[in-house]
Amino acid sequence: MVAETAQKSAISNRIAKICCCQFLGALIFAIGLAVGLTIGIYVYHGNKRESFSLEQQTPQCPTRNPIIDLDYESSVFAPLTTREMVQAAHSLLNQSVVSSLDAAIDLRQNFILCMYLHAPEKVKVINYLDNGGPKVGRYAKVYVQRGAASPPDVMAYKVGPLGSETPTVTPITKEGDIHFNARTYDTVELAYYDKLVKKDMDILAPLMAESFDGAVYPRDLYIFYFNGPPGYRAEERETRFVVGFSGFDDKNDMDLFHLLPLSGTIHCPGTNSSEWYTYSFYYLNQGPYQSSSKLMEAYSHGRMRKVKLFKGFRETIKSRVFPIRDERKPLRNFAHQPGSKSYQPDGPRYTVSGTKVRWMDWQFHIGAGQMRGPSLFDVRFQGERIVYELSSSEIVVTYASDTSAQNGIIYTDASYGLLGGDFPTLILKDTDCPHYATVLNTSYWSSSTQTPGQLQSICIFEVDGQEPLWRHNSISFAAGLRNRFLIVRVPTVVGNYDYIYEFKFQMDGKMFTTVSATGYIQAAFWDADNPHVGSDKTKSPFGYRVSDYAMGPIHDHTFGFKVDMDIISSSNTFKLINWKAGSILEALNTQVNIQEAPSYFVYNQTRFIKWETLRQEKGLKLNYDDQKFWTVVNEKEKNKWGVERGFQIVPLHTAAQTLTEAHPAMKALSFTKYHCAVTKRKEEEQHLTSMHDINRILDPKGHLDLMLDKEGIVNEDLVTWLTVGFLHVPSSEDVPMTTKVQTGFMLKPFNFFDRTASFDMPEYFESSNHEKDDHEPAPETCYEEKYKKFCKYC
Ligand SMILES: *[C@@H]1O[C@H](CO)[C@@H](O)[C@H](O)[C@H]1NC(C)=O
Ligand SMILES: *[C@@H]1O[C@H](CO)[C@@H](O)[C@H](O)[C@H]1NC(C)=O
Ligand SMILES: *[C@@H]1O[C@H](CO)[C@@H](O)[C@H](O)[C@H]1NC(C)=O
Ligand SMILES: *[C@@H]1O[C@H](CO)[C@@H](O)[C@H](O)[C@H]1NC(C)=O
Ligand SMILES: [Cu+2]
Repeated sequence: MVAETAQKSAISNRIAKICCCQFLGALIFAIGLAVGLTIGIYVYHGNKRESFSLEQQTPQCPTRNPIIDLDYESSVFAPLTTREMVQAAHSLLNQSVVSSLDAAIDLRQNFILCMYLHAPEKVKVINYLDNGGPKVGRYAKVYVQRGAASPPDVMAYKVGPLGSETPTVTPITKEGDIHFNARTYDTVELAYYDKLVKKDMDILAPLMAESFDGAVYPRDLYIFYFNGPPGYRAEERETRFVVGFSGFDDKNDMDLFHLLPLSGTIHCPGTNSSEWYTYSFYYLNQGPYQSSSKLMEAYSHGRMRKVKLFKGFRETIKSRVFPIRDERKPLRNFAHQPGSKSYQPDGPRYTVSGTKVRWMDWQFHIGAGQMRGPSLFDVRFQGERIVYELSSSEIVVTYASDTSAQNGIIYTDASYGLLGGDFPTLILKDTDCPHYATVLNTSYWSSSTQTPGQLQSICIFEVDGQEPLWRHNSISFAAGLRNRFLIVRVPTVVGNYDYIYEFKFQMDGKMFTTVSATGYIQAAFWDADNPHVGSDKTKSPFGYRVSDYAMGPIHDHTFGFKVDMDIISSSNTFKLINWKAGSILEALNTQVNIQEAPSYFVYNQTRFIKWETLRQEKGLKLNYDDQKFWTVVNEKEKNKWGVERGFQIVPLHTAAQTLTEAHPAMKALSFTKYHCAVTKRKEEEQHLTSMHDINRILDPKGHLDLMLDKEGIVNEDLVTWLTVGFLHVPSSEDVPMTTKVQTGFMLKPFNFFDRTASFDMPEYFESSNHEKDDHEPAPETCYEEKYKKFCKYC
């Protein structure tokens, strides 16, 4: 796309043609080879000279740093900075909520689990933004694990205003509200687990060596503990663990592909780890054995079915999971050439100030937190507010498999943290985003070191969609607008899976929110002789075999979003447009009262619309047989045609929850039952789930159904909670990597503008009389400094 690239492809073309001539020459005259070579050499050198002089004439592409400043701390919405995290931590230290900020190593310590920006109170923010009211301070929401309290618990605090001389510390939860045993996992606990399980691993060494191709713990094996949830009730804490091979160089890199048929449970309530024990051991689904020695005894006495991985298997593990090019395969044609690329011929067309972004009459703020992930605030188009808040809230992944430690795994990923850190960088250069993208950092609190860390986690760029946004050909004109959009992309990693959040803004006022999943599947051991598998030895009721000893357990990826639209003001109404079919009379009688259908209707059946106002908080579900449009409108704001201005919420391709309410976890995961739930906005209803409900599924305290209490929602400040996702039946192509699958939703202007919103943009327009012809600004030919060194013709 750059001048050189175009030049290069011209050269390749020419060479290709000449080569073709050579070939023909060789065939026809049988002496072509020598001649062709001579020509080839001549052309190569000739062209080299030509492109060299071209480079001297071609200017470098203009660049401009889109970043005006990186000042997060004066923003109402920007993520916490590391400095603010340190201040919040010191305030907690000052108030003796924690006794030190040394690395957390002891369960009986109070230490900080995580922190993120405490959502600023909306009415105050609106007053500040719209009415010049007082600036709203920044506060941290901090979760503290209080192993030193009696009884121990987890507490949340609001700390701030940050940056002030004397931030205050206000508890948000009551003592004991969050039971200590319902806490999320942290590295402190894992260190205790490792110590405990080591003894069992020593006892089981002969079993592991014989069954698992001579494997030795911890040289070849590691223990995976996150087979949650740990208990039905908050007071319980039982952690299932499973032994696995690690195909990676660093044992902290969890290889979830090679989990083995050896598992147990750790009974681990409270803070006194001397009272913890392991029990319920299984080998190849045979158990439970009360202890590792009981299992070992049964194994040695041959009282059980055994498995023996083939000899040499261990050596093949890395090549099975490492996502690296297969060098035994030849390169595809032209694969040695660089691929196509986007560039900015005249510098960026957006600006970034703190996390406030402006592009083509759009403006918005980016927010992010280590537990709940990315968000947008105060999204406006041409000065008018459309969305107050659009936040990722939760990701649920529910598995099924026929293995002792892994059946019924449920992850609520916000309990682990959607932007939690642990990686040196997050944005992959030249892979996640175009090379010219602006990258912003977010901060997270590391519970193990009790210090903040930083991630490059957000990239912002404009990109050419290589497609029309609209087009039309007619006899008297041809016209169209090339679709270019601004993207805010946030790749995240939660254990084995990578999720890529993306917010895309278009010139016509449409906005897309998508999330895609890639990364590793979490596999389960494939036991070819599993007595529950029928005669077809390629699949179980829970998925396909995908490798010698691995099957891909079926699961879902369900993403929950909070979408607080403010169509011009906060007073909005949710209206459904019901697609109906029926007789002409039925259709007309939705508005008037007539007895006979007019004669000019050709058919006596028609489609028509029934408008419906949602009057009470409610969860809605998509149903293909009952088509409805969901709209959020402002009844007081009309367009030029007198119609209420609004936006339509359009879910992109999505699945639905397949579990019924008979499943014990469905209460905690109640948001997964709906695709769209509408509630009256409340400050205390920030998220779709509680971080702790997955550890107390019988008595969950913070889920969506609790918010749906039939309050009136006409002309109110509304939140639409959107749920989208996909079902995943892992297949062989998901190994080693699941390639991206995507879901999401679109916010589409719906009578919001008086006409198509993009007709203030230069476009392609050519009419037969050429009077009003229009074209986009033409880029100058230029080269990008960054790629100069990679260009061998330069
Ligand atoms: C807490 O901060 C206040 C104000 O800066 C200071 O006077 C007080 O000594 C501090 N307390 C502790 C325990 O550090
Ligand atoms: C922890 O448990 C052990 C074993 O029951 C007991 O001996 C010890 O006193 C307990 N420690 C504390 C601090 O309660
Ligand atoms: C962003 O984070 C990276 C570490 O991932 C750090 O090296 C860099 O200095 C940070 N940039 C800013 C502007 O803070
Ligand atoms: C009109 O539609 C109904 C079905 O709703 C059908 O029974 C009836 O025969 C139709 N009449 C005519 C004139 O086609
Ligand atoms: Cu999946």
